[in-house]
Amino acid sequence: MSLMPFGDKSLDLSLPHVMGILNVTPDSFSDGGAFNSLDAALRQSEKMIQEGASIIDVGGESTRPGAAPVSIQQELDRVLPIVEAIKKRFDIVVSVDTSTTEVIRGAALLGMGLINDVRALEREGALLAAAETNLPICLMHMKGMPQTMQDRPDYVSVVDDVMSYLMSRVVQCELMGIHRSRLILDPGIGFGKTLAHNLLLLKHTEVFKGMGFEVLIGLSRKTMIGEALGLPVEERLYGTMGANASAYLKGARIFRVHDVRPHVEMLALMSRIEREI
Ligand code: 8Y7
Repeated sequence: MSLMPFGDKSLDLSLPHVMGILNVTPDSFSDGGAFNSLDAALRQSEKMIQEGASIIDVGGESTRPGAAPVSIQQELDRVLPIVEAIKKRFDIVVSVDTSTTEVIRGAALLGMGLINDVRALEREGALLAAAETNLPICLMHMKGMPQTMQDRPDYVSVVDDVMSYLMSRVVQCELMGIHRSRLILDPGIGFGKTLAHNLLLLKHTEVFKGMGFEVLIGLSRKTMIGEALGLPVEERLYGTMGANASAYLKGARIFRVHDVRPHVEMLALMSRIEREI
């Protein structure tokens, strides 16, 4: 057992967990923004919970390459009612994909269990707001900004560069009084990375785990899968599952995905086989 508290619930991170993606932006690239109303968001959450998701990741700011920024008020209006409604109806960990201080504070009051920040708490005031919630935080690596991050990303050594960045953010968290045991690391697949960078990070996922942190991987239907296989977004499930299976074997324990049931079943077998004595 390796219990980690996520607000009012704990998850055993010796086992794999699926984080189901719930996009609440009008322009979410792979679901066409279909879950934009509260009712649709609740139905999608219920489906993902029935399929075995341990976490629902609510995101109100599209971070896809080239996406337009949203205002704080827009993000609050999109995210908070959904966090509140999910926590009222279901016994599930809700994570919020946000970099915004006001959203961190507001969602924490409504029962958020995990802060998922693709900017690793770099925005003004975010470290302090996160520290005050006492919640776990997923620190993700991104090179550049969403608008421009895919213009010729370049590294000396991608694995070392991502690791040093994440360790510098761990130190900043610790200086704010956030204990390391509250931190989850994510190399940020697709965030300012070429296919080769993404493949190297996946090959070396164990180095992040080796630093003593739990690892979260988000690669569901991403461009890297499309580039590796030459497939459009709606045909990327099998490739996504292969890459996630590989990450599981290298120590990742939380998988951020659109397709919950296939991953729950795949990971159940991967984990059974690893634990068989
Ligand atoms: C990730 C993520 C996205 C990821 C974490 C997409 C919000 C882009 N990707 N959060 N968010 N890790 N932690 O294609 O890889 O889903 S948005």
